[in-house]
Amino acid sequence: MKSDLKTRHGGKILADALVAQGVKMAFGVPGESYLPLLDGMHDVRDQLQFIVCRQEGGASYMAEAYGKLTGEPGVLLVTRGPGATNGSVGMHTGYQDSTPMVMFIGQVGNDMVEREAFQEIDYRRMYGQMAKWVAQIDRVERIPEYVSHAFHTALAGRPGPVVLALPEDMLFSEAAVADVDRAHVVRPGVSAFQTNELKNLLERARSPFVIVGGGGWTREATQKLRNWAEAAGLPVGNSFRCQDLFDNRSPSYAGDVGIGINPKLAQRVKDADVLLVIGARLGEMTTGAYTLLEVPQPRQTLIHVHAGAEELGRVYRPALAINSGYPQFIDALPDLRKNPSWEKSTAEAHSQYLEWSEPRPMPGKVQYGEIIRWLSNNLPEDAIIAGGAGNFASWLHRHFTYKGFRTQLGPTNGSMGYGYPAGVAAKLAAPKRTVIAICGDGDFLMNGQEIATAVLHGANFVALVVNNGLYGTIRMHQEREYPGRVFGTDLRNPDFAAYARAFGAHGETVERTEEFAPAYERAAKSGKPALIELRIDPDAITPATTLSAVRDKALKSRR
Ligand SMILES: Cc1ncc(C[n+]2csc(CCOP(=O)(O)OP(=O)(O)O)c2C)c(N)n1
Ligand SMILES: [Mg+2]
Repeated sequence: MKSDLKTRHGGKILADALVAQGVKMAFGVPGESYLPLLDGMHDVRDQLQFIVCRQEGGASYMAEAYGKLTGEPGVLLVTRGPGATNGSVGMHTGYQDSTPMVMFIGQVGNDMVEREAFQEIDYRRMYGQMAKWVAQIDRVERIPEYVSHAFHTALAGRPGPVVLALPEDMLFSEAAVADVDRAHVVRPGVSAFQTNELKNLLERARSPFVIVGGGGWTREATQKLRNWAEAAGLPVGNSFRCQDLFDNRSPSYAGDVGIGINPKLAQRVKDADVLLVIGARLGEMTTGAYTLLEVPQPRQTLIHVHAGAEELGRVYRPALAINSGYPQFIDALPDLRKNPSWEKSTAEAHSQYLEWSEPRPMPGKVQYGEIIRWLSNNLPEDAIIAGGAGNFASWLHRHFTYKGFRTQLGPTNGSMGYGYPAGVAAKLAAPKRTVIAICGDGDFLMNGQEIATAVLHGANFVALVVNNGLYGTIRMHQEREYPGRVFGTDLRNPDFAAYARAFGAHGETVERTEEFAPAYERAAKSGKPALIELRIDPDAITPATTLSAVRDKALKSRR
């Protein structure tokens, strides 16, 4: 804490408060509504980098990805109404992904609030359902208190986004106040009674299954969990888009319990007598749309461990509910004797996972599954893969082997446009690590403008754009539900490599599988942000089926 109490304007107090919280990087788009904050940041620019983006949607995804990757709150700075509305997508993503984030929004001055002044929105109402806490700092001397509260809230229990609005007159006014030290990460622990209960339930289990997911893990906790599961012979699955929590190479790994789940794995989860779920919320994607477990009383004996007390019993009534942080829970795990019958079934689950991850031939000259396998086999173990939403991501989910903590950045809310900005944030947050973004043609152009941000800030990573000329996911659902009645799902795309080059990035186009590896090498060595377009046959709609097969099946079932 600083001992001298100099008079500072609100923007400077806030910038200093961010530095005091250990914030090293903030993402955003400037606005005239928060000029004093920009002025305050000018003074601390060596400690706190401002990543200036081209659209708040991209900036908010970057802040989310930063929070997801580092476990520290991703900080987002946006202007009033238009900035606040553009920036909402990353907040919704962060909420569903339990990612710590703090968003600062310029606000109409208190001298004109509630008149529907220029760009005025009441953020408490707007962000009420997308944030853990929304507040407005009305008094300049209370900035350190509000910032401390915001960072504690973003990090505590189930992490998530927080919004602070900054009335313009408050930012311009001055006060002599002290900074506050960094927020604590407040998470509950587990009792001896609970670990005993857990041991009793697990030791009696004939076909147990463990699912891990959610935000708030540490690398050490994931490693300890792996040792524990392997020692006991327990099978473990990762929840939707949390595939990097349990090392996929472990003999205990059974696959991802997400969208497009291996049917054998789905059956295994259904047939489990005891389910130990650590950190996953058990949302729609992880439960096969609430079919793997019955609502509200699952047939499996459910042991649900979650850092947010309100998640326990929200959908499923657990047999044992443990409100605990995950590192705290993992440290308290009871020793279990190796169970040979579990081990046998776990070995079977792992071999089913391996079989499932092998790519199958697909129509067209670009075998996208083979390309994902190539990346999986050739990238460094700690490479970060940022993915967006769309069918193109299913090859990634299925064929990439995640080898370590925080090697996957994906939106569990299925929000398009995430992969590219997440790649930018990942490269800036971890410049020594290899970063790849995997985008769809629809998905990429939702935030393709952020190539300018990558070029400006030197985020030299490689993005793939999987181009099938379609909003393919929606086309697939259309052909299944209303076969032949295609509507609103064709895309007319730019030349993506030329688009990248126009920004000063490196661009490549791949039309045959064998062109990929050399194109990747050139892209990775280009010393620039790089984009590789993969031209995919539009009939190759998922790793397992074709669009024409989906249509034919739907037509047949209607006859
Ligand atoms: C922001 C947002 N808008 C719309 C959707 C609905 N949606 C889901 S997937 C999809 C199409 C994705 O197209 P593309 O990125 O080209 O991937 P493909 O399915 O073709 O592989 C759409 C429109 C969404 N999930 N997110
Ligand atoms: Mg597409």
